[in-house]
Amino acid sequence: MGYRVAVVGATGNVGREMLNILAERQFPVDEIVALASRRSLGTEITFGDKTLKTKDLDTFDFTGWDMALFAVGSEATKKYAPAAAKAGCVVIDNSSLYRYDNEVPLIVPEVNPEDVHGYSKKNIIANPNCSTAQMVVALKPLHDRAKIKRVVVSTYQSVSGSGKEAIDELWDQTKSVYNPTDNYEAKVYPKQIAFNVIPHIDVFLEDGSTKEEWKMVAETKKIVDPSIKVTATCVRVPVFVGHAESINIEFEDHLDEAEARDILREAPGIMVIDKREDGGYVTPVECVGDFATFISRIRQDSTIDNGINLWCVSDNLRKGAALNAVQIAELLGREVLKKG
Ligand code: 11C
Repeated sequence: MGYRVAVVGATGNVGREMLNILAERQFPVDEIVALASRRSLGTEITFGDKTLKTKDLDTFDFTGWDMALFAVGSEATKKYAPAAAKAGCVVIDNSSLYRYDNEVPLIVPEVNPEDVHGYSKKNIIANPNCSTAQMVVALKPLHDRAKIKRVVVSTYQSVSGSGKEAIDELWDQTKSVYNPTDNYEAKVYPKQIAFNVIPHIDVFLEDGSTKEEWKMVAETKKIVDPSIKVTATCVRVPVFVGHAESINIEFEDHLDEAEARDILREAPGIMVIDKREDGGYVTPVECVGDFATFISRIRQDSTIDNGINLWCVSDNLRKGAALNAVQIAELLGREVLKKG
C-alpha cells in the first residue's frame, strides 16, 4: 500500500522537479495529482513514464490525501495550505511562510530528522531556503565533532532560484549583449545579470542585510543549533542552475582539515571531490540533476585558532527545494504514516 500524494504548483520549476524526483526515487504512490492555478489547467506534466493533466487547485478537496507537496509562493500557500492541513493531508511546504513558526518543524532529513514528529501541531512541515539546505548538510557532521561557533558564508546563487522568468532573462540578456539591436529590457533583476554579479537577493532589511541573508541565519539556527552565529552575503551570479557557497567555519575545538575531510566523506547526502589540482573540485554546472551536496577546497583557516574553509555546491532545484521536500515525504512515511 502506498500514499495518495498531491503536488501543488506542478507546472513551476520546483513542482516539475518534485514529480521527477518522486518517480526517480520510486516513492510509494497509490495515486498522484498535479495541481495548478486555473490559468494552467490541463497542462500536461511528466511523472515517470506517465503524463498527468493538471487539475484546479482552487476547487480541489484534500480530504483522503496523505501528503501535499506545495511549490507555490507564500501567498498561495497562505490561501490553500491551511485547508489542506485541516482536511488531514500533511503539507510539506517549500515557501517561507511557515519556516519560522514555532509550531512547524523545519527539516533537512540528513540534519534534524527527529523533528518530523512535531508536524502534528499544524499538520505542516516546512522546507528550508535552498542556500540554507545545502549549507546545513555540510555543517551538521562538523558541528557534531567540534561544535561550530561562527560561520561566514558568501553565496554564488543561480538565476533559477528566482524562477522561470529569471532563466529567460539571463538567456535573452546574454544574447542581447552580443546583438545590441535586440534592446532587451530587464524584468526580473534591478541590474544586468548577464556577464555580471549582483550582491542582492530578496528584499533589503533595516540593518542593510537582505532577507535571503537573514534566512540563512535564522534557518541554520532552527535546523542545526541556535547557538551558531552566522553572517552571510548572498550574491546572484549568471549561472542557470546550481548554487555555490564559500564557507568559513570557526569551531570551539580544534578540527584538522584531514579529519574534516574524513567526516564529510562519511556524512549523509555529501560527496567530497577535493583533489588540489586543476579541475579537482566541483562547479555548479556539474551538480545539475544530482542529489548530492558536493564539497571541495577543504582547508585549514590559519588566521584563527580552529577554522576550516570549504566550497559547497548543490543543485538548488533539487537539494535546495524538490529533493529535500521528497526526502521529508519519505521520512514522514517511514517514521509516522508507515504505509509504504
Ligand atoms: C533564490 N534562495 O535563490 C532563493 C530562492 O525562500 O524559498 C528560494 C526562496 C525561498 O533566489
